[in-house]
Amino acid sequence: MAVEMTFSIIKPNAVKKNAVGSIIKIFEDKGLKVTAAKMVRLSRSKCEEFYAEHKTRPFFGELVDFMTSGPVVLMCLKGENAVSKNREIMGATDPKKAEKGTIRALFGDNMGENAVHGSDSPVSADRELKLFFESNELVNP
Ligand code: 3AN
Repeated sequence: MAVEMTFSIIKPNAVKKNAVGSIIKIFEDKGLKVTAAKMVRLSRSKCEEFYAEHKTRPFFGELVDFMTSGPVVLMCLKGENAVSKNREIMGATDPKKAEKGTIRALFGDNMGENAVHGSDSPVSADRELKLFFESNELVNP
């Protein structure tokens, strides 16, 4: 097993419902370590760049509206197989289909407002971390 870094966003609906601490606790309890974090309000242009692969999807405008509607928490999570482990901890994209106890089952409201984002591969994790963090912000304890 390899130690990896992955990119995580706590989305505006989860920040609004005061679930930042609860979500981070779930990651930590399951063995992922927060090695960088910041709360920001995303600009539309940065958000569109981040979600570029979904540009042609019908929900793209709605997704960008939501993701820029309030503060989000951007994080780097580190651990054994962090990319796939994070996806497991988050649960399915649709909170209604997410396994019991997963973050999306606990805090997601619908397909768009599903509480958290997590990179889908190590290549995406690398791109996403570089998009949001300066190299000196990615500490490596
Ligand atoms: P995941 O985040 O689980 O990898 P993707 O890559 O299929 O899911 O979708 C990217 C983001 O687009 C999701 N996090 C979700 O918020 C949003 N999304 C996906 N499908 C829909 C949909 N049918 N309606 C609204 N938003 C959607």
